[in-house]
Amino acid sequence: MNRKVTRLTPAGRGAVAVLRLQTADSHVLQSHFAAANGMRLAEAPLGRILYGHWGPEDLVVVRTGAEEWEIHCHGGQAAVERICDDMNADVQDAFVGDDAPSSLTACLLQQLASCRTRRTAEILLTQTTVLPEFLRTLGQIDQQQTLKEMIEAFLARRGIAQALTRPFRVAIVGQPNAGKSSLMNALVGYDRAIVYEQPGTTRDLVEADIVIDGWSFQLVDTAGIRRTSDTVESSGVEAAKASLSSSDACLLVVDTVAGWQPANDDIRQAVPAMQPALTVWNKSDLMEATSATEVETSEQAGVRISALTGEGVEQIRDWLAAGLPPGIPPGNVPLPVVESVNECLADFLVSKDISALRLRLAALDCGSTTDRSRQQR
Ligand SMILES: Nc1nc2c(ncn2[C@@H]2O[C@H](COP(=O)(O)OP(=O)(O)O)[C@@H](O)[C@H]2O)c(=O)[nH]1
Ligand SMILES: [Mg+2]
Repeated sequence: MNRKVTRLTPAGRGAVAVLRLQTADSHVLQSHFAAANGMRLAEAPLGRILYGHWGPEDLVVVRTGAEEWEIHCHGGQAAVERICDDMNADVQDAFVGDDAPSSLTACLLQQLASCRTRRTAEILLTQTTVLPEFLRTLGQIDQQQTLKEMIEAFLARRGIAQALTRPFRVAIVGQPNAGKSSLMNALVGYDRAIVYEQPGTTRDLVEADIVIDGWSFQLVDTAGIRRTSDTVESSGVEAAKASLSSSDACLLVVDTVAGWQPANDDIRQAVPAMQPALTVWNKSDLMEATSATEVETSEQAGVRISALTGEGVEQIRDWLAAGLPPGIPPGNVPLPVVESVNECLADFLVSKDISALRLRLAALDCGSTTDRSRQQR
């Protein structure tokens, strides 16, 4: 007799399909699946998410029970059929019809595509088990105050959730010729921005992504901020100001040879109040050793670097890594990474309506997918 596999995500919807297999014999899976970390399925602890390969296909296998497994694979029909054929299994759908809710797990896995680093992808992957479990727990709580506190604590982690799929934006600002584009190139490791001796060369924003300590940062090189009558350049200056307003941090590059100019005070004023800003004294290679002391003791303390030789650039990486990424809570803490979940919980904080919350949580799949498929057993 053929095995039964339950498809938990609606067929033909979503980039990811979630299949549930119940078997006491992990060999059925093991003969086709190779975990990237080499772990044997028979040894996989409950809830362990194993990324690996099924022939040419990348997928994830999760042990969801002593005799129960979930396979998260490409959502197309061909991938699902191939996996089921390999296991000599028939697929049955947990959902039929158009009103089937989309799978929370599938939604989380789709978001994986937006994770730019392995570190952030691993954190998001853990949420495929932690978040549904948290929502199930919420669905069982009767006390309004407890629910309120748990939901508030959950939603307060929005900053962390955002950082998983979106890079931190870092504006590189300063007067023309200070070495902003050179610094961008030094941080990126290749020539992304145009470096030119004549001031005012970078007229549009140039962006480049770098990874520091497992987190993704988007550097934005701007035109020098200065008063100008050149209309093309002044639009670049506007863009630089706009870029500051949408940045998470900024690097204010100063030409050490020219020293701190009054115009730098204008730039400082354009930096939003709460935004972390680092003054970068560039062109240290042109300075005599004695004048370094002057820089370090000046009012505008910062780091001393040479974008040309690379000296001191590491301090900027350290500053970014120390200041922007959020403190990551332990892996079992649920994070507000799915907008529909956040909306549903935020609505409860306003309405305080427990039965409405339960209905919506049920419609949000996770719990309901599991419940409905369990009812079918
Ligand atoms: N000696 C020296 N020259 C630099 C350094 N950084 C930039 N420059 C030069 O300064 C000029 C302006 O640099 P650029 O990066 O285009 O400045 P931007 O206008 O602020 O983007 C170019 O000729 C660069 O080669 C540095 O650290 N040392
Ligand atoms: Mg430039």
